[in-house]
Parts: sequence; C-alpha cells; structure tokens
Amino acid sequence: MFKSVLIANRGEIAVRVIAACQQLGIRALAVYSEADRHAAHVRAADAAYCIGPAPARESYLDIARIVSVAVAHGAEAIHPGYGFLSENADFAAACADAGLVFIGPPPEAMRLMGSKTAAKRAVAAAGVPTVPGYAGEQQDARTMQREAARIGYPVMLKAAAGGGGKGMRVVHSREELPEALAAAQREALAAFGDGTVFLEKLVVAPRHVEFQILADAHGHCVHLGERDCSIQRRHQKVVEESPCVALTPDLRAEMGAAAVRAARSAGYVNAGTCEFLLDRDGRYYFLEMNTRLQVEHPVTELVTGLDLVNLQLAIAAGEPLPFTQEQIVPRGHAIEVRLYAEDPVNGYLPSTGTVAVFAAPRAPGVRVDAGIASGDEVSVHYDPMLAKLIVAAPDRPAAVARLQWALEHLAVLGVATNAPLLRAIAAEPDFRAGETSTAYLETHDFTAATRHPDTPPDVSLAVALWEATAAASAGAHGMRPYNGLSNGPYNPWTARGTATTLSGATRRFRYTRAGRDHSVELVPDPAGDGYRASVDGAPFASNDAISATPRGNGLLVLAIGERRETCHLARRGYDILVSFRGDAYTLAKPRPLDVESTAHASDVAAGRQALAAPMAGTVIKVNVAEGDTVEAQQTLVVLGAMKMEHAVISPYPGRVLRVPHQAGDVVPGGEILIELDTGSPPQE
Ligand code: MV4
Repeated sequence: MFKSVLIANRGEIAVRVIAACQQLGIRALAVYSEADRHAAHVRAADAAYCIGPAPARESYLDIARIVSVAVAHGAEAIHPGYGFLSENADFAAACADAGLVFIGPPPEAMRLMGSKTAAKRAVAAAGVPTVPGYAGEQQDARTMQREAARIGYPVMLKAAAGGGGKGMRVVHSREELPEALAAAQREALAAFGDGTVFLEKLVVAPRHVEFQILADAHGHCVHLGERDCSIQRRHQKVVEESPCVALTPDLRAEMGAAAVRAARSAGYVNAGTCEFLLDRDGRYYFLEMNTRLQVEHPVTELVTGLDLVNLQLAIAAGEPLPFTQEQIVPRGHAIEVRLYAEDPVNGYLPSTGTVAVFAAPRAPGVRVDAGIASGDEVSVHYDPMLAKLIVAAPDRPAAVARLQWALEHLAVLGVATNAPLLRAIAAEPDFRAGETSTAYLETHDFTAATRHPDTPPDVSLAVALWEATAAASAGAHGMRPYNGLSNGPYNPWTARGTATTLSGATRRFRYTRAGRDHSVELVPDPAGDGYRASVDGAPFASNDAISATPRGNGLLVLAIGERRETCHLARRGYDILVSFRGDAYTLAKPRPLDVESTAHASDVAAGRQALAAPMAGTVIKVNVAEGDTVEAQQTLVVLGAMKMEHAVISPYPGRVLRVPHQAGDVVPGGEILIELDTGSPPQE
C-alpha cells in the first residue's frame, strides 16, 4: 500500500478521501487554492500546499502544478475525487509520466468513455443494450431528419463529447429538427469544443439507475448493485438511493452483468459507474460510464458494507479484489440527499457567506459527509454542495423515517440551503411510495418549499431566551456578550449556565421577520429560576415555566414546562439566526442607536440604552468605566472602521452600566459597546 497520497480536490470529497487514507496509515497531502486556506480539507490533511488563486482553472485544474507538488513532497499516488481533473485523461497520463499512480482508470478507458458515441459503440458490441439512435459522421439536417424518421419521433439530440445534459434537445417533429440541431451543435461546441451530436429515441420519464462497478488490474470485475438517482434538478442530483425499488432480483443481476461487460469492453480498472435509463416496461439502456468515484458512492457503501475509497486505493496499489460477485450481498436500504448552499426563495441561486453554524445530526444509521464546519466560508468559486446526508435502515420506509428525523435535526445558519426542498421530498407521498422518475421534480409541486414559513412562536421565544441567557452570563461574569467570534470561557455557549434571572425585572424583546413584528415578554418566575413568557401578546404554553441552557456550537436547549426543544442560534450584526426543527429563520433586532442617530436623537425614549457599533471595527479608545456618570453628547467610545474614526456619543445624561469592550478589541457591526442607565424603566 502507498505511504503517501495527494488528494487533488477540495470540499467533502477531499475530506472523505483524506479520512480513508489516514485510517489506512497513509499520509494524506492536500492542495488548496488561496480561497481555501482555512478550508475543512486543509485542516484534515497531514500536510497542505497552496497551488494558486481561487479560480479552479488557476489551482484545482492546474495539472502541472499539482503533479509537481506531488513529486516535490513525496506522494506516490494522486486521488482526484470527483469533478475537477477526475475524468481528465491528460491528467492521468501526466501522473504516469511523473511516476505517480493515478487512482482511477487507465487514460485509454477514460478517453473511450469520454466520447459518448464511442462508448455506446463499444458497449453495444459487448452486448449491452443502448438506446436506438444514429451516431454517424453526417451531421447535416437532412441526414438527421432521415435518421430521426427511421428511429421514430420524439428523439433526443445529444453532444458526443458531452454528458450531464449540456447540448441536449428533445425534438418532436421533422419541422423542429433543423433549428434544434443548430442549437445543439452550437451549445456542444461552446461547452466541449466539439460540435458533434448524435440522435437517440426519447425515453419518456425514465428512471436513472446506475450500477457501481469495481475492476482490479488482474482481470476481476464485479458490480456492487445499483443506485436510483432519478430525482434531479436541472441535471443536478438531489436524492439517490439503493436499492432501486423498480428492479427485481433477476433484472438487477442482468443489468449488473451488463455493467460489468461495459466496463470490461473499455479495459476498465478501478471504481466506476454505468448509467442506465430504465423505462416503465422494465427495459434498460446504457447511457454512459462515469470513470470516477461518484458523489453518491456512500449509498452503495451503506448497503454493501464496503469502503469504496479503500478499495480504490487497494486496486491502484495493484492488489486483487478481496471478494467475488457472490460474496457481495447488499442489505437494507440507503438514501442520500445533497445539501446545497442554494436559496429556494431566490430561484435556487447559490448562497455564499460565512456558515455561522453547521450542526449535523448524529445517530446510528445516519452518516454526514461534510466539507464545512461552523465558521467556514462558502465562496462563489466552487460547487455549492455543502454536505451529504446519508441514512441507512433495514427497509425503505424505515430509511425514509430516518431521513426525516435527520433533516429535522440538521442546522445550517448563515447561508441559505435547499433543506426545505429535501424535507418536502421526504414527506411527499409519491416519493414515499417509491414512485419517482427523472420528471419527478417537474411533475410535483414544491413551491411551498420556496416560501418562508411563518415564524413559530417557539422561534421568537428561543431568540429572546438566547439573548437573556447571553446577557445574563455576560452580566454575571462582567464580560461581553456572545458576538459570534469569542470562544473564551465567558462565551455563554461554553459557559453552560442556565438562563437565570439576575434582576427580577420583566424583559421585553422586539424582532421583525418577513415584514412582521414579533414581541416576547419574559417574566421571571418567582418560584424558580425560569420565566413565564408571552409571545406576540399571548401567553406562551399556558404560562409554563421556561428556561434555556446553551450547549455549545450555537445549540440552545429549551425547557418549556415538561417539553424539551433544541434549536441553534447565531448572531450576525443586528440579525439573530435560528434553526428550529430543520428550518432556518432570521429575526432582526431593532437597530440600536448608532453614532449618527445618537448624536441627533431627541425623540428617543429615555431608559436603558444600548449603544452599538455602527459597523465592524476596532475599539480605539474607551473614555468611561462602569459606574461613571456621563453628560449628554459626551464621547464615550471611539471606534475605528473603514479607515475613519467614529465617536459613540451618549444621547442623554446617565450612568454607565456596562463597558463590554476595551481598546484594541475587534467588534462586529451591531456589537454593544456601552450600556447606559438613563433613569427610566429598561427597554429592550
Ligand atoms: C435521455 C433521456 C431520455 N431519452 N436519453 C440526461 C443527462 C444525460 N446523462 C442523459 N440524460 C437523458 N438522456 C434518451 N434517449 C433523458 C435524460 C434525462 C435524464 C437522465 C437521467 C437523469 C435525469 C434526467 C433528466 C432529464 C433528462
């Protein structure tokens, strides 16, 4: 086995491969772009080397740079993951030329399968069914019309160099063909540098069923069963599962044998996947072969008990497959959903920024392969997939139930995700019945998942309790409240104190969300250490006693009478982000008086005043201490931000209650710098 392997990838798959190497005692070397300096795969690796700027073309796709890093640092092999260079035959050849083992198939097999038409010819010659079509040299409209008439409309035009849906066109009639042909050729040329197209009969609303295969360098080839990946959005897979409910044992064996023949016909070695379309009548057609480890490989791992990355490493190291086809016995049912940083409310556009909280469910039968952790950045430069949630159970209904549980216990704050869509699918009757096809997302209405849900009272309550808890801890220790950055002993997340009432005064909180105002009133419970609450003017939970306990990583455990709820929270400026039962909410606090308005405020009610930083910056000077008496218009704190100095000025005369920061502190926008008592009742 290798002693040292370089992983030429990023994100969850790099983390996955690094873990597999380390478990085998192999040193895992990472490469990273300037945007990924602090990324999860860099933290996980045994060593990491910067290979260039953020754009993939200048880093993760730079063959010469990656190969030279591998050679310079003593790697014996390179694992390409998926995407990037994983299906680039030139990269595989460059590895070989540099004396490195490419953990993947031989370049010739990659080249053959890279051409969809050559692949079809090769597997058809090996007796694998393919969709009837035309894949000849003649690319003119008349030839295509003649061939389409022979095949029978509707037909599909596809790019020979393509895959993944680019350059694809459905044609229903002879009249439509010339225009569709020109468009498909243009698109293929632009996307792949090759305008060659071919024709196939259209298979209507098929299932996408793919077979995982493994081939060693000694002529052994087996399949590990199938994955049904029918649920896709714009050729992006969303849900994958194994087994496919539409296969009988006989059909599975037949398609598996066809996949093995397809792999053999290409001289294939390593892990690979043969994609098929399966029509309503149980007929199957080879589509293409993916010559890489796939995103959805964990589904197969959970039903077979095999580790595909281990096996890839063993095969690449020249070891024979350690089992025969008969010894592979899939058990139970596994389902994977892909968590994308995409905003359903905003047309599923990628959502970027800091992931304030990423909290994955942990339970038997639940696996989370993630490329991020709390505090990580999601940038515009790479694929928006954050993580994969994979569940396994003895049968499909149990797996779906486990999936629902896992999705309800997943918290992502800071970037929008497709989690609402995933939860809607898991609850949808046709999905639950196994009635899926490639048309599933178009033929089912998931628009409810693209709208913000109303704010549950529990969410407003959680935010108020979180603020009360944070303030209580900070007050108790004379320290600053949680600001999303601190990890010190007085961070309420780690302080493990229960929300207690220090002052005994009723506390009022106001928030807005989606144009609606929400209010929470917390009345200290004279009998205990909790509160009685009302939300939006109504008593909450019949005035049960309520308390909250922070448990780290943004987790807050609420006790509402006998009921327990967990949620995750984070602060971002004036916004408080909450994850509750799998849904994310953003509640905006009333903007505290900033420098401008404080200086000119005359209509603000007197009371307890929190003076906040108008923007992120560094505290340059603090002129007052706790207990000081101040005049109106006195400069209390000077903040440096945006290359300027900003004075934080007292709006009224009063007494300084709290000075959470000292000179030199770096603070986020909205951070409270001074709390003043101006005489009248406290207001939040
Ligand atoms: C097809 C097809 C129907 N008939 N070919 C889409 C991506 C590419 N790998 C092949 N694709 C398709 N080829 C024929 N002859 C329907 C699709 C297709 C599809 C396939 C798998 C998963 C999702 C899909 C969504 C739309 C279309």
